[in-house]
Amino acid sequence: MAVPTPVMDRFITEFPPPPYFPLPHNEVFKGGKLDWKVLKEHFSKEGRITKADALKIISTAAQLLKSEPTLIMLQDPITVVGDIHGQYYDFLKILELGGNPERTQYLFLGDYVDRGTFSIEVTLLLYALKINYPSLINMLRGNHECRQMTSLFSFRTECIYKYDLEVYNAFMDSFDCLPMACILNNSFLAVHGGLSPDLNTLNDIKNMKRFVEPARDGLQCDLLWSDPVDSADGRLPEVYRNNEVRGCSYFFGGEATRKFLKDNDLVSVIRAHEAQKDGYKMIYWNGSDFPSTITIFSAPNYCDCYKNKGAVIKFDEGTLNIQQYNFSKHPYLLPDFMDVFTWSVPFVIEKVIQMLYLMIKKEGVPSKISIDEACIGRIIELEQGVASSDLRQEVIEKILQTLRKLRDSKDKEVSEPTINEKPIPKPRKSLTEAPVLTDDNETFFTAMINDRVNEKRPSGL
Ligand SMILES: [Mn+2]
Repeated sequence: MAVPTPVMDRFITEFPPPPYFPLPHNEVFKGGKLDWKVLKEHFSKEGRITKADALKIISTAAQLLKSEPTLIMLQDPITVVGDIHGQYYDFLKILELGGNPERTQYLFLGDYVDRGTFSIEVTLLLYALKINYPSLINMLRGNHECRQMTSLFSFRTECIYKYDLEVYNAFMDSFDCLPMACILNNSFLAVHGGLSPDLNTLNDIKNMKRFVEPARDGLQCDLLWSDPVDSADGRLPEVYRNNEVRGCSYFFGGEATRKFLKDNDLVSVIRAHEAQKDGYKMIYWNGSDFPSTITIFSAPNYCDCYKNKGAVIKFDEGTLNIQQYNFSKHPYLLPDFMDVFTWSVPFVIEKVIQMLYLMIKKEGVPSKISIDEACIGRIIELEQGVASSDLRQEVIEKILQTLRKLRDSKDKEVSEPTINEKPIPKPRKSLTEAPVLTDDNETFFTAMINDRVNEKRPSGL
């Protein structure tokens, strides 16, 4: 009997399956022109495009970015967006709230990838917008747009899972082309991380070498990694203090900020890089009623755990408006982009062993589960064929017990949206049904403290 294709036997029929085939080339490039709206819809259904089309989009965007200066100059009206971190469904919300990208100027402050599971979709759609509206869409580099971070977090794995290593390498080459900073309205320095002891005048940015994998120190590293010191008055014993939270770069305080702004005739630093409960933070260190540093963070419910709001800044005629929003639901993916067959292996093995066990289990022989911890050695007896049938039963019980533990731990991994405290950063879990967002200080700060190790730059590379 022929099996219908596709088989219409989904258990959850109200949720449509992702598109089976990549979007055909002539739909991605309708009449030779890249159709970002079709791409946007297709990606929101978890669809893919062909590798050739992905490479074409990446290289076209890379060429455009490469031709831009390291320090770009912009005037409002403009929408400024902070970290997105692969949260595609929140990115769609940003495009709704921030203004129609066909006629709204945007400045993205970096960290498009890692942590979230839809980094490819975020970056490809951003690149598609950049290709369509090169003078409206402006993108800066974040500390995650590099080989080191994407290898240790999730983007490299995501590229290999959804496309391949060639696509990943093309993305990395394109990230090397991203401009580093922007001067907005001749008054604001916009950058991903913040200030640097190596940053005295704007010429330092204009003249820096940017087409490289960022080093562990120096101006490029600091623009991507530094943070304002976390104190109300911005006072620091030194002008710059080593940033032990990040494992590289510096904290800058009021003195460094005031000096830099005065020397360069600027008003404020606008930056992203740090999760904020409300999506933004204003820092007033200059004695005026206008903040000297503004942090903007645009990934709501960061890592599906923080329960923070997202925010974007809308600048118009010199006035600054903050637009906040809550997270959007997203499709569920297994940890580390694991496929469902790999995922189910422990469960399948457990069932097979259980069947074997029932076949050999003798009536009247009591179960010895959890009595003998040292039964591994006895497996040798089993292998040598000298074991008694009681021992056989005992060993299989032991194996079953271990498998159950393994399966329980795997179940736990997806059922609890918490952040693991692991020494090595790993992609985090995601949940379709994230809890309803409440004004929850404790959750935000607990998540932030548990996640601190992941906001630190990994050593050694
Ligand atoms: Mn960052």
